[in-house]
Amino acid sequence: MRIFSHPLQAAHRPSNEFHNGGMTPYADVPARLQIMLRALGPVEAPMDAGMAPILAVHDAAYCQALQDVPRLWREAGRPGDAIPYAFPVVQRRSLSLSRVDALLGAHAMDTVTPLTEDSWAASYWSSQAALSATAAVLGGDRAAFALARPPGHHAGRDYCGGYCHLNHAAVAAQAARDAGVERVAILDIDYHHGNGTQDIFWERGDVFYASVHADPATDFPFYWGHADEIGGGTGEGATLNLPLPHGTTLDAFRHAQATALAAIARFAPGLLVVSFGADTWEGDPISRFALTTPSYRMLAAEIAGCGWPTVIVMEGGYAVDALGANVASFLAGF
Ligand code: SP5
Ligand code: ZN
Repeated sequence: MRIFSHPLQAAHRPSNEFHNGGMTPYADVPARLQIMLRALGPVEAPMDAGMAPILAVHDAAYCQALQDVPRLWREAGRPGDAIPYAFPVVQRRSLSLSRVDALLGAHAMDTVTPLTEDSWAASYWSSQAALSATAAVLGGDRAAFALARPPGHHAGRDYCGGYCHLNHAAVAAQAARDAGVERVAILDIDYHHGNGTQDIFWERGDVFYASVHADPATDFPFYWGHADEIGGGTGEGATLNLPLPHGTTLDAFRHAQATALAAIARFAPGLLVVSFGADTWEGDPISRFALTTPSYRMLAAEIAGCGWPTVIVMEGGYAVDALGANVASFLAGF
């Protein structure tokens, strides 16, 4: 299987996230990337497909803000990484915002996603990795892996959050649509609900979004991923949420994944994008599921058994020492 990743993805290195009353060490460390590279062997640098496929799912002013905010933050004399503190939760609208805190808060959903001077390049190249993996699959490969980092599934059209800035899975799905694939499905099996992906395709009947994740009643991102969220407008019925409780083991996860795969089969996609997170592993430091390393091979084999051309995009997974083995196990299932 071809694997795509770019060295600049390691440059993004925030120090802390603001969470539960204090600053804690940032969970999405560059070592995540390095341990996956070591476990997987040689990878290819992605092609540069430019901004057009990113702007097909993201707002142009938002992309500009991601690039401008770290410099504005520094020019304002601020210490540390850029973290927002005020958010327009009602009457959100397009405003010309000059103060960096306003610009950042208007484009963020939380305080755990700091921006640094290197965030843009790391996320840009992660999206390019997803695009190159999509091109490989459209060219006839059975499956390809985008070794993205930072992750993407919490990022929406014009906001960052959950360690994500650009939504690589959404960029890949939209690129497949624009290449002529009529129906694209996204299966999200990161521990967390992919609120950004759901949001981007909420009213779309041509992109099916199914997610198996920790119940948002107990876990981030709290406000999205509840079972009654099914999409809106022409997208009604094209979103499926399968929340699971703390302590979920392989049997219950497999059962939920099978439910998602059956719904995707009824949708009959021409291509599948998998948002894969290894934060469902039993030892993950920020999560509470109980999958084991061999679980991933089994889950992947069941996805592969459906036969759809598949683009796999890396999302979360924060037990750095186990991450290489967990990702290798998943890819072996294909
Ligand atoms: C892609 C992904 O898995 N994002 C997860 C974002 C969840 N963040 C919210 C919880 C923050 C917990 N941070 C603990 C930091 C310990 N140093
Ligand atoms: Zn996650």
